[in-house]
Amino acid sequence: MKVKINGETENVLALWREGHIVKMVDQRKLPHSFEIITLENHRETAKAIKTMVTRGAGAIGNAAAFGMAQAALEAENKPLDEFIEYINNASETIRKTRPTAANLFKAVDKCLEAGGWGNVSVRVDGIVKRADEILKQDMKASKEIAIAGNKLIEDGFKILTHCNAGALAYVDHGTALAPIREAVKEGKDVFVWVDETRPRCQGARITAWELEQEGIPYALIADNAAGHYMQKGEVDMVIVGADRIAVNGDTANKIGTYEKAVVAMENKIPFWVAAPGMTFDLDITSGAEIEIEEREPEEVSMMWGQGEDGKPTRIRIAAEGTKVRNPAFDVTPYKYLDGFITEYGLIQRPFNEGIRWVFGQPGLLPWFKYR
Ligand code: RI2
Repeated sequence: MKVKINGETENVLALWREGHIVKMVDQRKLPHSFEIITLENHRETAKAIKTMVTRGAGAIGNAAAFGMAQAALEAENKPLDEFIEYINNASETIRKTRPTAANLFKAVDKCLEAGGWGNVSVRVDGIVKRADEILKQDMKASKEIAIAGNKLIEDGFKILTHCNAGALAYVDHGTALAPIREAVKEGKDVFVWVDETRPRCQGARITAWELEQEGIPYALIADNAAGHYMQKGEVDMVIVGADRIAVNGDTANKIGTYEKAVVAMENKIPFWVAAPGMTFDLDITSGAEIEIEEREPEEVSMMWGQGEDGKPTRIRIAAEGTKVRNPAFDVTPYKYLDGFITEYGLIQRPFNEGIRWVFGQPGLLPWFKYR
Protein backbone atom coordinates (compact mmCIF):
# COMPACT_ATOMS: atom_id res chain seq x y z
CA MET A 1 0.00 0.00 0.00
CA LYS A 2 1.28 3.43 -0.94
CA VAL A 3 1.46 5.96 1.88
CA LYS A 4 2.69 9.55 1.66
CA ILE A 5 4.91 10.10 4.68
CA ASN A 6 6.46 13.57 5.00
CA GLY A 7 5.98 14.18 1.28
CA GLU A 8 7.63 10.89 0.27
CA THR A 9 5.61 7.94 -1.05
CA GLU A 10 6.49 4.72 0.75
CA ASN A 11 5.19 1.18 0.56
CA VAL A 12 3.85 0.08 3.93
CA LEU A 13 2.03 -3.10 4.97
CA ALA A 14 -0.91 -2.99 7.40
CA LEU A 15 1.16 -5.19 9.71
CA TRP A 16 4.31 -7.27 9.79
CA ARG A 17 6.54 -9.33 12.11
CA GLU A 18 10.12 -8.57 13.14
CA GLY A 19 11.34 -11.54 15.22
CA HIS A 20 9.23 -11.63 18.38
CA ILE A 21 7.85 -8.15 17.71
CA VAL A 22 4.73 -7.34 15.69
CA LYS A 23 4.32 -3.94 14.10
CA MET A 24 1.10 -2.53 12.70
CA VAL A 25 -0.39 0.66 11.37
CA ASP A 26 -2.48 2.13 14.19
CA GLN A 27 -5.78 2.32 12.31
CA ARG A 28 -7.49 4.08 15.23
CA LYS A 29 -5.41 7.18 14.52
CA LEU A 30 -6.13 7.42 10.79
CA PRO A 31 -6.58 9.64 8.87
CA HIS A 32 -5.35 12.37 11.20
CA SER A 33 -2.03 10.78 11.98
CA PHE A 34 -0.07 7.85 10.60
CA GLU A 35 1.56 5.87 13.37
CA ILE A 36 3.13 2.44 13.61
CA ILE A 37 2.55 0.62 16.88
CA THR A 38 4.97 -1.98 18.31
CA LEU A 39 3.60 -5.03 20.11
CA GLU A 40 6.07 -6.90 22.28
CA ASN A 41 4.11 -10.07 23.05
CA HIS A 42 1.03 -12.09 22.11
CA ARG A 43 -1.09 -10.44 24.82
CA GLU A 44 -0.39 -7.00 23.40
CA THR A 45 -1.21 -8.27 19.91
CA ALA A 46 -4.48 -9.79 21.14
CA LYS A 47 -5.37 -6.47 22.78
CA ALA A 48 -4.57 -4.66 19.53
CA ILE A 49 -7.06 -6.88 17.69
CA LYS A 50 -9.73 -6.34 20.34
CA THR A 51 -9.31 -2.58 20.44
CA MET A 52 -9.12 -2.36 16.64
CA VAL A 53 -5.60 -1.01 16.31
CA THR A 54 -5.77 -3.34 13.33
CA ARG A 55 -9.07 -4.49 11.82
CA GLY A 56 -10.53 -6.04 8.70
CA ALA A 57 -11.07 -9.78 8.46
CA GLY A 58 -7.79 -10.50 6.69
CA ALA A 59 -5.58 -8.26 8.80
CA ILE A 60 -6.93 -9.63 12.07
CA GLY A 61 -6.24 -13.13 10.71
CA ASN A 62 -2.61 -12.10 10.15
CA ALA A 63 -2.44 -10.44 13.57
CA ALA A 64 -3.83 -13.62 15.16
CA ALA A 65 -1.19 -15.73 13.38
CA PHE A 66 1.58 -13.36 14.42
CA GLY A 67 0.26 -13.46 17.99
CA MET A 68 0.60 -17.25 17.85
CA ALA A 69 4.17 -16.87 16.53
CA GLN A 70 4.95 -14.50 19.41
CA ALA A 71 3.51 -16.98 21.92
CA ALA A 72 5.64 -19.77 20.42
CA LEU A 73 8.79 -17.65 20.68
CA GLU A 74 7.91 -16.60 24.24
CA ALA A 75 7.68 -20.26 25.25
CA GLU A 76 10.62 -21.64 23.28
CA ASN A 77 12.67 -22.50 26.38
CA LYS A 78 9.89 -24.27 28.24
CA PRO A 79 9.59 -28.05 28.58
CA LEU A 80 7.16 -29.60 26.07
CA ASP A 81 4.13 -29.94 28.36
CA GLU A 82 4.43 -26.34 29.56
CA PHE A 83 4.95 -25.18 25.98
CA ILE A 84 1.74 -26.89 24.87
CA GLU A 85 -0.18 -25.36 27.76
CA TYR A 86 1.22 -21.91 26.99
CA ILE A 87 0.30 -22.15 23.31
CA ASN A 88 -3.20 -23.40 24.07
CA ASN A 89 -3.78 -20.54 26.51
CA ALA A 90 -2.45 -18.03 23.99
CA SER A 91 -4.75 -19.43 21.30
CA GLU A 92 -7.72 -18.96 23.65
CA THR A 93 -6.70 -15.37 24.45
CA ILE A 94 -6.49 -14.63 20.72
CA ARG A 95 -9.77 -16.38 19.85
CA LYS A 96 -11.61 -14.29 22.44
CA THR A 97 -10.68 -10.97 20.82
CA ARG A 98 -13.31 -10.63 18.08
CA PRO A 99 -15.96 -13.25 17.25
CA THR A 100 -17.17 -12.67 13.68
CA ALA A 101 -14.31 -12.79 11.15
CA ALA A 102 -13.59 -16.37 10.05
CA ASN A 103 -9.97 -15.52 9.19
CA LEU A 104 -8.98 -15.07 12.84
CA PHE A 105 -10.10 -18.56 13.90
CA LYS A 106 -8.67 -20.22 10.81
CA ALA A 107 -5.31 -18.51 11.33
CA VAL A 108 -5.14 -19.73 14.95
CA ASP A 109 -6.12 -23.28 13.90
CA LYS A 110 -3.55 -23.33 11.11
CA CYS A 111 -0.81 -22.27 13.55
CA LEU A 112 -1.89 -24.88 16.13
CA GLU A 113 -1.83 -27.53 13.42
CA ALA A 114 1.66 -26.49 12.29
CA GLY A 115 2.90 -26.62 15.89
CA GLY A 116 1.13 -29.84 16.75
CA TRP A 117 4.00 -32.32 16.54
CA GLY A 118 7.71 -32.80 17.35
CA ASN A 119 9.85 -31.29 20.07
CA VAL A 120 9.55 -27.69 21.22
CA SER A 121 11.95 -26.25 18.67
CA VAL A 122 10.20 -28.06 15.79
CA ARG A 123 6.85 -26.73 17.04
CA VAL A 124 8.13 -23.16 17.41
CA ASP A 125 9.53 -23.31 13.92
CA GLY A 126 6.28 -24.74 12.54
CA ILE A 127 4.11 -22.04 14.10
CA VAL A 128 6.36 -19.13 13.13
CA LYS A 129 6.71 -20.37 9.55
CA ARG A 130 2.95 -20.92 9.23
CA ALA A 131 2.20 -17.41 10.50
CA ASP A 132 4.53 -15.92 7.89
CA GLU A 133 3.08 -18.19 5.19
CA ILE A 134 -0.46 -16.97 5.93
CA LEU A 135 0.63 -13.38 5.27
CA LYS A 136 2.41 -14.40 2.06
CA GLN A 137 -0.61 -16.36 0.84
CA ASP A 138 -2.91 -13.45 1.65
CA MET A 139 -0.72 -11.09 -0.36
CA LYS A 140 -0.91 -13.46 -3.32
CA ALA A 141 -4.67 -13.98 -2.92
CA SER A 142 -5.23 -10.25 -2.71
CA LYS A 143 -3.50 -9.80 -6.08
CA GLU A 144 -5.55 -12.65 -7.57
CA ILE A 145 -8.76 -11.09 -6.25
CA ALA A 146 -7.68 -7.84 -7.91
CA ILE A 147 -7.24 -9.57 -11.27
CA ALA A 148 -10.47 -11.60 -11.06
CA GLY A 149 -12.59 -8.64 -9.96
CA ASN A 150 -11.15 -6.28 -12.53
CA LYS A 151 -12.92 -8.34 -15.23
CA LEU A 152 -16.24 -7.09 -13.85
CA ILE A 153 -15.31 -3.42 -13.99
CA GLU A 154 -16.00 -1.46 -17.15
CA ASP A 155 -14.46 1.82 -18.14
CA GLY A 156 -16.45 4.68 -16.60
CA PHE A 157 -17.91 2.57 -13.76
CA LYS A 158 -19.04 4.18 -10.53
CA ILE A 159 -18.61 1.65 -7.73
CA LEU A 160 -20.05 1.81 -4.22
CA THR A 161 -18.20 0.25 -1.29
CA HIS A 162 -19.05 -0.08 2.38
CA CYS A 163 -16.63 0.02 5.32
CA ASN A 164 -12.98 -0.59 4.55
CA ALA A 165 -11.92 -3.67 2.67
CA GLY A 166 -8.72 -2.14 1.39
CA ALA A 167 -5.02 -2.71 1.89
CA LEU A 168 -5.37 -2.00 5.61
CA ALA A 169 -8.01 -4.71 5.97
CA TYR A 170 -6.37 -7.35 3.77
CA VAL A 171 -2.69 -7.19 2.90
CA ASP A 172 -1.68 -5.83 0.43
CA HIS A 173 -4.26 -4.75 -2.15
CA GLY A 174 -7.37 -5.37 -0.06
CA THR A 175 -10.43 -7.37 -1.01
CA ALA A 176 -13.17 -4.99 -2.23
CA LEU A 177 -10.69 -2.29 -3.19
CA ALA A 178 -8.28 -4.70 -4.94
CA PRO A 179 -10.24 -4.96 -8.24
CA ILE A 180 -10.69 -1.18 -8.21
CA ARG A 181 -6.93 -0.65 -7.81
CA GLU A 182 -6.32 -3.09 -10.69
CA ALA A 183 -8.88 -1.38 -12.94
CA VAL A 184 -7.27 2.01 -12.32
CA LYS A 185 -3.82 0.51 -13.00
CA GLU A 186 -5.13 -0.70 -16.35
CA GLY A 187 -6.18 2.83 -17.20
CA LYS A 188 -9.92 2.42 -16.63
CA ASP A 189 -11.78 5.50 -15.54
CA VAL A 190 -13.29 4.44 -12.21
CA PHE A 191 -15.03 6.41 -9.48
CA VAL A 192 -15.74 5.15 -5.95
CA TRP A 193 -18.66 6.06 -3.68
CA VAL A 194 -17.40 5.61 -0.13
CA ASP A 195 -20.04 4.95 2.56
CA GLU A 196 -18.90 6.63 5.76
CA THR A 197 -19.87 3.44 7.69
CA ARG A 198 -21.11 4.42 11.11
CA PRO A 199 -20.48 3.82 13.90
CA ARG A 200 -16.68 3.65 13.61
CA CYS A 201 -16.57 5.34 10.22
CA GLN A 202 -14.02 3.02 8.61
CA GLY A 203 -15.22 4.34 5.24
CA ALA A 204 -14.66 7.99 6.13
CA ARG A 205 -11.49 7.43 8.10
CA ILE A 206 -9.77 4.62 6.20
CA THR A 207 -11.23 3.93 2.73
CA ALA A 208 -11.32 7.62 1.76
CA TRP A 209 -7.76 7.98 3.06
CA GLU A 210 -6.54 4.91 1.13
CA LEU A 211 -8.11 6.10 -2.11
CA GLU A 212 -6.66 9.57 -1.62
CA GLN A 213 -3.19 8.05 -1.11
CA GLU A 214 -3.54 6.09 -4.36
CA GLY A 215 -5.03 8.99 -6.34
CA ILE A 216 -8.25 7.08 -7.12
CA PRO A 217 -11.28 9.38 -7.65
CA TYR A 218 -13.93 9.02 -4.93
CA ALA A 219 -16.55 10.85 -2.91
CA LEU A 220 -17.37 10.19 0.72
CA ILE A 221 -21.11 9.96 1.36
CA ALA A 222 -23.24 9.59 4.46
CA ASP A 223 -24.46 6.00 4.81
CA ASN A 224 -27.99 7.18 4.18
CA ALA A 225 -27.07 8.62 0.76
CA ALA A 226 -26.18 5.36 -0.99
CA GLY A 227 -29.78 4.49 -1.94
CA HIS A 228 -30.25 7.93 -3.40
CA TYR A 229 -27.33 7.53 -5.79
CA MET A 230 -28.40 4.00 -6.70
CA GLN A 231 -31.86 5.27 -7.58
CA LYS A 232 -30.37 8.07 -9.70
CA GLY A 233 -28.44 5.54 -11.80
CA GLU A 234 -25.11 6.76 -10.46
CA VAL A 235 -23.94 3.40 -9.11
CA ASP A 236 -22.90 0.71 -11.63
CA MET A 237 -21.92 -1.95 -9.13
CA VAL A 238 -21.33 -2.52 -5.43
CA ILE A 239 -18.27 -4.35 -4.10
CA VAL A 240 -17.87 -5.08 -0.39
CA GLY A 241 -15.55 -7.26 1.68
CA ALA A 242 -16.69 -9.96 4.08
CA ASP A 243 -16.03 -11.17 7.56
CA ARG A 244 -17.55 -14.64 7.33
CA ILE A 245 -19.38 -16.46 4.53
CA ALA A 246 -21.52 -19.53 5.20
CA VAL A 247 -21.72 -22.52 2.88
CA ASN A 248 -25.03 -21.29 1.44
CA GLY A 249 -23.41 -17.96 0.54
CA ASP A 250 -24.96 -15.87 3.35
CA THR A 251 -22.39 -13.18 4.08
CA ALA A 252 -21.58 -11.35 7.30
CA ASN A 253 -20.05 -7.96 6.67
CA LYS A 254 -20.03 -4.55 8.34
CA ILE A 255 -23.39 -3.42 9.69
CA GLY A 256 -25.36 -1.72 6.92
CA THR A 257 -24.21 -4.08 4.16
CA TYR A 258 -27.58 -5.88 4.15
CA GLU A 259 -29.48 -2.65 3.55
CA LYS A 260 -27.20 -1.72 0.65
CA ALA A 261 -27.68 -5.16 -0.92
CA VAL A 262 -31.46 -4.95 -0.73
CA VAL A 263 -31.50 -1.46 -2.26
CA ALA A 264 -29.01 -2.56 -4.93
CA MET A 265 -31.28 -5.44 -5.97
CA GLU A 266 -34.29 -3.11 -6.04
CA ASN A 267 -32.31 -0.93 -8.48
CA LYS A 268 -30.88 -3.89 -10.47
CA ILE A 269 -27.31 -3.04 -9.51
CA PRO A 270 -24.83 -5.95 -9.34
CA PHE A 271 -23.67 -6.65 -5.79
CA TRP A 272 -20.37 -8.51 -5.37
CA VAL A 273 -18.51 -9.74 -2.31
CA ALA A 274 -14.71 -9.84 -2.58
CA ALA A 275 -13.19 -12.34 -0.16
CA PRO A 276 -10.47 -14.99 0.01
CA GLY A 277 -11.02 -18.67 0.79
CA MET A 278 -10.03 -17.96 4.42
CA THR A 279 -13.26 -15.98 4.91
CA PHE A 280 -15.51 -18.87 3.83
CA ASP A 281 -16.62 -20.94 6.79
CA LEU A 282 -17.41 -24.39 5.44
CA ASP A 283 -18.54 -25.55 8.88
CA ILE A 284 -21.68 -23.44 8.91
CA THR A 285 -24.59 -23.96 6.57
CA SER A 286 -26.20 -20.53 6.83
CA GLY A 287 -25.74 -17.01 8.14
CA ALA A 288 -27.97 -17.80 11.14
CA GLU A 289 -24.95 -19.55 12.67
CA ILE A 290 -22.68 -16.50 12.47
CA GLU A 291 -21.98 -14.81 15.79
CA ILE A 292 -22.49 -11.07 15.44
CA GLU A 293 -20.17 -8.98 17.56
CA GLU A 294 -21.86 -6.34 19.72
CA ARG A 295 -19.45 -3.51 20.51
CA GLU A 296 -19.36 -0.72 23.11
CA PRO A 297 -22.29 1.74 23.20
CA GLU A 298 -19.84 4.67 23.06
CA GLU A 299 -19.12 3.84 19.40
CA VAL A 300 -22.69 4.97 18.67
CA SER A 301 -23.28 7.63 21.32
CA MET A 302 -19.94 9.36 20.76
CA MET A 303 -17.75 10.31 17.80
CA TRP A 304 -14.00 10.50 17.53
CA GLY A 305 -12.15 12.93 15.29
CA GLN A 306 -9.88 15.90 15.05
CA GLY A 307 -10.84 19.05 16.92
CA GLU A 308 -10.45 22.50 15.45
CA ASP A 309 -7.18 22.78 17.37
CA GLY A 310 -5.89 19.79 15.36
CA LYS A 311 -5.92 17.50 18.39
CA PRO A 312 -7.75 14.14 18.60
CA THR A 313 -11.13 14.72 20.21
CA ARG A 314 -14.13 12.65 21.33
CA ILE A 315 -17.50 14.28 21.41
CA ARG A 316 -20.78 13.03 22.83
CA ILE A 317 -23.71 12.98 20.38
CA ALA A 318 -26.45 11.28 22.40
CA ALA A 319 -27.21 12.35 25.96
CA GLU A 320 -25.34 10.56 28.72
CA GLY A 321 -27.22 7.42 29.75
CA THR A 322 -28.89 7.01 26.34
CA LYS A 323 -29.64 3.32 25.68
CA VAL A 324 -27.69 2.02 22.72
CA ARG A 325 -27.46 -1.19 20.67
CA ASN A 326 -24.36 -1.63 18.54
CA PRO A 327 -24.11 -4.73 16.35
CA ALA A 328 -20.88 -4.50 14.34
CA PHE A 329 -22.02 -6.76 11.48
CA ASP A 330 -25.12 -7.96 9.68
CA VAL A 331 -25.80 -10.93 7.44
CA THR A 332 -26.78 -10.44 3.82
CA PRO A 333 -28.73 -13.46 2.54
CA TYR A 334 -27.15 -15.04 -0.55
CA LYS A 335 -30.15 -14.19 -2.72
CA TYR A 336 -29.05 -10.55 -2.81
CA LEU A 337 -25.55 -11.36 -4.09
CA ASP A 338 -24.41 -11.62 -7.68
CA GLY A 339 -21.40 -13.57 -6.57
CA PHE A 340 -17.99 -13.72 -4.91
CA ILE A 341 -14.65 -12.45 -6.15
CA THR A 342 -12.06 -14.88 -4.80
CA GLU A 343 -8.46 -15.83 -5.44
CA TYR A 344 -9.85 -18.86 -7.31
CA GLY A 345 -11.80 -16.65 -9.69
CA LEU A 346 -15.40 -15.52 -9.74
CA ILE A 347 -18.14 -17.61 -8.17
CA GLN A 348 -21.29 -16.29 -9.76
CA ARG A 349 -24.90 -16.87 -10.62
CA PRO A 350 -26.30 -19.15 -11.92
CA PHE A 351 -24.96 -20.99 -8.92
CA ASN A 352 -24.66 -24.52 -10.32
CA GLU A 353 -21.72 -25.98 -8.43
CA GLY A 354 -20.64 -25.77 -4.84
CA ILE A 355 -18.37 -23.48 -2.82
CA ARG A 356 -17.04 -26.64 -1.24
CA TRP A 357 -16.05 -27.82 -4.67
CA VAL A 358 -14.29 -24.56 -5.33
CA PHE A 359 -12.33 -24.92 -2.11
CA GLY A 360 -11.45 -28.54 -2.72
CA GLN A 361 -14.31 -30.27 -0.92
CA PRO A 362 -16.88 -31.41 -3.47
CA GLY A 363 -20.48 -31.39 -2.41
CA LEU A 364 -22.62 -28.65 -1.04
CA LEU A 365 -23.98 -25.44 -2.40
CA PRO A 366 -25.37 -26.75 -5.66
CA TRP A 367 -26.11 -23.35 -7.08
CA PHE A 368 -22.64 -21.87 -7.17
CA LYS A 369 -20.72 -21.90 -10.38
CA TYR A 370 -16.97 -21.52 -10.40
CA ARG A 371 -15.54 -19.70 -13.33
P1 RI2 B 1 -11.55 -7.95 4.38
C1 RI2 B 1 -14.45 -5.04 8.44
O1 RI2 B 1 -14.82 -5.15 9.76
C2 RI2 B 1 -15.65 -4.81 7.55
O2 RI2 B 1 -16.75 -5.60 7.80
C3 RI2 B 1 -15.02 -5.04 6.22
O3 RI2 B 1 -15.86 -5.25 5.14
C4 RI2 B 1 -14.14 -6.23 6.51
O4 RI2 B 1 -13.75 -6.11 7.87
C5 RI2 B 1 -12.95 -6.19 5.62
O5 RI2 B 1 -12.22 -7.33 5.70
P2 RI2 B 1 -14.00 -4.41 10.96
O6 RI2 B 1 -12.86 -5.35 11.30
O7 RI2 B 1 -12.70 -8.47 3.54
O8 RI2 B 1 -13.56 -3.06 10.49
O9 RI2 B 1 -10.88 -6.83 3.64
O10 RI2 B 1 -15.01 -4.35 12.07
O11 RI2 B 1 -10.62 -8.98 4.88
